[in-house]
Amino acid sequence: MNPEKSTVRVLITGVTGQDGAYLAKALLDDGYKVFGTVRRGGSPKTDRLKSLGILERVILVPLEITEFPNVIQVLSDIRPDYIYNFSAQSFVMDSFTHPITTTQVNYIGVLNLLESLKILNLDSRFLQPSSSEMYGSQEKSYVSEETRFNPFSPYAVAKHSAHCAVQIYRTKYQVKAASAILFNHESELRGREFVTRKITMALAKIKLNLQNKLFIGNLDAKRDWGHAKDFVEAQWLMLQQEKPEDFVIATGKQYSVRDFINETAKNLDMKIEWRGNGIDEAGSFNGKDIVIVDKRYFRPAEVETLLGDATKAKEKLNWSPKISFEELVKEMVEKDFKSVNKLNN
Ligand code: F7E
Repeated sequence: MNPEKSTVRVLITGVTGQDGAYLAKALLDDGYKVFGTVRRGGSPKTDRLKSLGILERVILVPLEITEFPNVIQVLSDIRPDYIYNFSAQSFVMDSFTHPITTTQVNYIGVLNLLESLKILNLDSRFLQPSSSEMYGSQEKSYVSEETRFNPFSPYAVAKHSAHCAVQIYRTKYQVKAASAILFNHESELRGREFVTRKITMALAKIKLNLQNKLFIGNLDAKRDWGHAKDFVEAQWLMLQQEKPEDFVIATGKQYSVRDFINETAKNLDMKIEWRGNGIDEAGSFNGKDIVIVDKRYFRPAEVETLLGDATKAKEKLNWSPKISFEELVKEMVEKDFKSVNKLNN
């Protein structure tokens, strides 16, 4: 262990999520001291930390990010050198049914952190994960740091407000805050409500005859999907910069939900035959319809296509993604097939 690093204090809010767990693992392995917040009350979902073998090594701190007195107290006690704010309501679909909670966590929570940094006059470097959802619909295919935002889900509006707050606190109050405009990033630790994990899990179960069908929403939605480990590395590099700045973090490649299903099927040695159109569409395997388009999974407002231009990150951070789309899908499929098969035996 590097003795210097062991005195560096990193606070990761939402440490039990996908990105929190990967960042905590990388930093602990590198010798940093990692504090991770979990929601107050109830038992925290520590399965990701356990699966990475770091549950005992993270110093868990209860925190309700929507409560200002709690936030300022925690920051004043820990006095972190770095803060990664991974606590969020991250499921876009849920933001339509829970717009107020989404705003409280994804916007007010960020304000609570920024305001605490300002009042306590802390020198901490602060990373806010902004979202590609903030772009909404655009004329251009590629979007970058220069593109105007056009948010149209409660999730995107809250993320956009937080993004603007970071810029205000950085320029007006000298808080060392930066936003990473993150495109979709997945892994074997991804939550099962997100489309990628939903697909890999369902097709693994169908292959093992444990499920008959995958009910899915918009097959034509296109996303720029990267691996969470690469995206966490980019966020670390961002705070190593002399001057805090915002960066787009993306792969620059785009696939549809249908492509993701086909790639998953390929890994499981299944070939999906597509027929029909839009809402009536079905995907068959061995003569049986296993993929069914279902209105329940369509959003009141959908961002049809997202594709990021991460040239700035490449040039200034020397960052580019290492894990390809094909490798990402393979990892997720192998993990889900193995775990479902194990449970079944
Ligand atoms: O949807 C479509 C859905 O829920 C991806 C979060 O990390 O990335 C993520 O947000 C696409 C959308 O992720 C289903 O309509 C079709 O077009 O996996 P998702 P997301 O909404 O893109 C951004 C960057 C974030 O910031 C978020 O925190 O897939 N889709 N059928 C479906 N999506 C789901 N979940 N389920 C379906 O059945």
